[in-house]
Amino acid sequence: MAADGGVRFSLLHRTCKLVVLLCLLHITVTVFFYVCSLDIRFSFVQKQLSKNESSAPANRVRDKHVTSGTQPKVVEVKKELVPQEQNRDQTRPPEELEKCPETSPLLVGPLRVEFNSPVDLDQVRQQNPDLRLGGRFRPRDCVALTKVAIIIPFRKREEHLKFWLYYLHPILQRQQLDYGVYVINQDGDRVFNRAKLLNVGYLEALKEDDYDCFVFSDVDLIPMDDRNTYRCFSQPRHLSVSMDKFGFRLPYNQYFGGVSSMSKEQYLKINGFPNNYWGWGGEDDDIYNRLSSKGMSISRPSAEVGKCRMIRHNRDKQNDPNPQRFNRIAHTRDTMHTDGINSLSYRVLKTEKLDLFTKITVDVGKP
Ligand SMILES: [Mn+2]
Repeated sequence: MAADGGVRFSLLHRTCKLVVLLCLLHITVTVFFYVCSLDIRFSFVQKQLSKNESSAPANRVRDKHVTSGTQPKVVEVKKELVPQEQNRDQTRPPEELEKCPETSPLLVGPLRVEFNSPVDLDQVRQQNPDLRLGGRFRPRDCVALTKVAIIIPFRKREEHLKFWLYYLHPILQRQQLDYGVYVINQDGDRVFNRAKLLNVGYLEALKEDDYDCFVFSDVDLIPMDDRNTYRCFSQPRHLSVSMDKFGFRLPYNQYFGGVSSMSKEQYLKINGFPNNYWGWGGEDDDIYNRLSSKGMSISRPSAEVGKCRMIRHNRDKQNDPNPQRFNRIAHTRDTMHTDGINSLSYRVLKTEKLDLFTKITVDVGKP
């Protein structure tokens, strides 16, 4: 009986010991994980702070001056920078930023371009939150090398324009351009005049800002490589050099149609573009003649970089081939000094600053 009680007691004793040990273990583990979580929380806060700093380009220059100091000191400085980042746009004058590099580091090269599914403009707006009213943009973290006005002659090609906006806005932003998009809409149903609309675009864009470079683009041409920069060069540039429509080759050496760019200086040297090419064709060859008569040559990207796709379409109404075009092209040198930007007359009917572009509706008259 006594031996039985002793066994019972020692069993109870052992159980108690075990319970106490388990409790101790539990406390130890709890304390250990609590300390660990504190550590994780602290480093998370630190990471967040340094993330804020690296995503805020405005802080980059200031950070250069923070050369010494221990870890906690740096954290303190970063904390102080966070509220500044919020009103960076107001407080930081653009001249404090560095110039953008000659070649943008954001370029990705060849792009997939297709026109199978229609474009939703609301989606394009959401995808380009940095655009300002009228289709304006300038890079956040550097000062663009030039200010480019993109001029699109237009009439009743809404679907093409949607594709253009969808593809071009992201490309132009990756190219780190300071740019604005001007769609020059010919009013009415009379015969179309592409070159005159381009002249109108040149003048109207300059009323908005001091652009030094002009890109003249058809609404249905989309570059297939973002290294094809929509800017100006030391010679007038032909950008749409290998179109799918022509089997990714130039149709002929003097071809200057589709997409081209000219600095203000180059444009003025040739008195702008002709105003009297009504209907399809010839005006691009006239522009080529103007350039070569002033001793300029054509600069082009490589066939690889200059690849582009044209949206398939039927010929527009009131844009039949112009039968006078061959005769006019033959006399460019005689007419160019009296027909051009110095003889341009038109009437602006409406200017609309939309989210993705500026639309200027004009009466360009008739032949
Ligand atoms: Mn076309």
